[in-house]
Amino acid sequence: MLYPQENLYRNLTKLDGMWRFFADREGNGEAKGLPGGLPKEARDIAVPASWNEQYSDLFHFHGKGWYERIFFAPLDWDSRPVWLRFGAVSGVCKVWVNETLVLEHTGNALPFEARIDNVLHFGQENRLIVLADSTLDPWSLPPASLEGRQEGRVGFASSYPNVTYDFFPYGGIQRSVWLYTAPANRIEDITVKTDVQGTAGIIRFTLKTTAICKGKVIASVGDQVCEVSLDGVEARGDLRIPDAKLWDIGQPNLYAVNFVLETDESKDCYRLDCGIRTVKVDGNRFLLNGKPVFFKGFGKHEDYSILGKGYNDAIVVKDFGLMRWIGANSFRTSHYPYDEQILSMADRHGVLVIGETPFVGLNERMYRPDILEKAKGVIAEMIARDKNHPSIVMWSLANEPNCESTEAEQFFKGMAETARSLDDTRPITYVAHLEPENNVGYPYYDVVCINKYYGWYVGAGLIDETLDEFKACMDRFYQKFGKPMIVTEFGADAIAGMHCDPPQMFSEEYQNEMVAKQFEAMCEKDYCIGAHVWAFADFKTCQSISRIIVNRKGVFTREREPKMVAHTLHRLWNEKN
Ligand code: ADA
Repeated sequence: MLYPQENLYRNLTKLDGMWRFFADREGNGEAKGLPGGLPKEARDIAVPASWNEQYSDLFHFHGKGWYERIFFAPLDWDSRPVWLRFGAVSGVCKVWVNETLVLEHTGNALPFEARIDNVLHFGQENRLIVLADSTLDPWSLPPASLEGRQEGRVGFASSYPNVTYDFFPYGGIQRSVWLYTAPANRIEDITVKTDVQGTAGIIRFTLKTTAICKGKVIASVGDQVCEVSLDGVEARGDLRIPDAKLWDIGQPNLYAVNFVLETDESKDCYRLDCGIRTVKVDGNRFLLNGKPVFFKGFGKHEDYSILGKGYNDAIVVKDFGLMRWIGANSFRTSHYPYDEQILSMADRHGVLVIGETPFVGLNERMYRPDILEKAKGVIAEMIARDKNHPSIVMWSLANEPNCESTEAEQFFKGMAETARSLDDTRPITYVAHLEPENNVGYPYYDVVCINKYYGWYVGAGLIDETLDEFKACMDRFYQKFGKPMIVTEFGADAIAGMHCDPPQMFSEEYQNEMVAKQFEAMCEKDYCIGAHVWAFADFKTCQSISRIIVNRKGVFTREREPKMVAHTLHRLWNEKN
């Protein structure tokens, strides 16, 4: 799915800003006519943002949130196809324009759109109503809650709300909303794969149109032009870039390829920023442009005070600046696909990304054929959206699943097959937290990723005494699977400003010592190709006795202030290439 763009043949307007909001606590808003307009008690709400931290009475509202936005449809857009697009809305979403249902979508982190020109009043105001149903559902992906209260769940004390993952279930229109025009027969999709031949870069493209048509497609960048005839819905071609500057870590060489579609009836165009690079797993090495990579970075979250999961440019600018300062070269989109603009930022900064699905907390009860089909659909949506980003170098299909049964093996085999069928250019992984024998999925994946908390959840208070256990655990995974390994999570909670001598849990000294020593331990293993500290910044979680308002494992605070460990990593990561 292409990101909205303004150009010769496309107009664009963003509907972000102040909307109206109504918390439907009785859950009967649709029957009460809310698709025709919100009640008088509706109140201001900012979009994009989660609703939970905008009003204190909405903090623990995990239900049906209704939004309203009045917008003007330009008269000169009349007779042109008009699209309405949401970057992401939490839960089960339904969208009405002038009381006509135009869109439905389920999922928290991927875009969806529909043509709405048939229900628009051009040259007038129009009413947009959005229902974001964020009711906690034990069968959603991720499974938002287990039936009833679960006191003392394995691994975590009970939490409120009771979810199967360690971040707050925010609700709302959390990414931008766009109105845009495009030709009826538009450039529907572009897939770009890149290669290197000698000193030349190859940009191999497949362009799809909305309708069957005759015409031509012209792809160009600089004085390189590739023109292919079109008879159907698909055109393929290669652009050859002599003396190409490859996209690489810290070298974000991008080529703005302009695609023009010309048919007898209409024209369209789209500009796509392409990074020429190759990615390959070769034995124990992860090769980018033929050179081995060691991933230094973080697991992150889309999370900030008041915004909740709402997208904000300033936070993205701040985070990338801090990642550059500390010497990070990568991050994982834990535990869901992030906003497209974050991936574009990674493209522009030469930062590697492990793109992760929203499948966190999968457990044996989920390994059913119907849930697998749902998961395949989400993988397809994620790859369709993100496949052209050079920064994405690997797909992670799950975080910390229980993966022991034959049903689990079939589920993870099915997901792997889906990902490979949709993208044969990137390695795949999933992130494990249990032991090798509890991970029957790995034979179908390319890289082993493990989350291990020795000195925290295992051997609390014992950093030195658990180092050998940590090394032995890494060895067990390598001995069983023989695949390169990234430690995708390790770390400790540290309350900023809390100091102890000798270092004790929850102090900055303890986090600092643990991260430094475990990083050094990873560097001893030639099959270890990466260290991602959990987490980049403190982030909001559910309430539980193990979380002090937020998860405190951040290297930075939630407001992005550095803890002691940030300075240590700055030293270690700027020394290690
Ligand atoms: C798990 C999980 C993270 C976070 C972490 C922690 O590894 O993947 O989301 O919950 O533990 O802080 O305990």
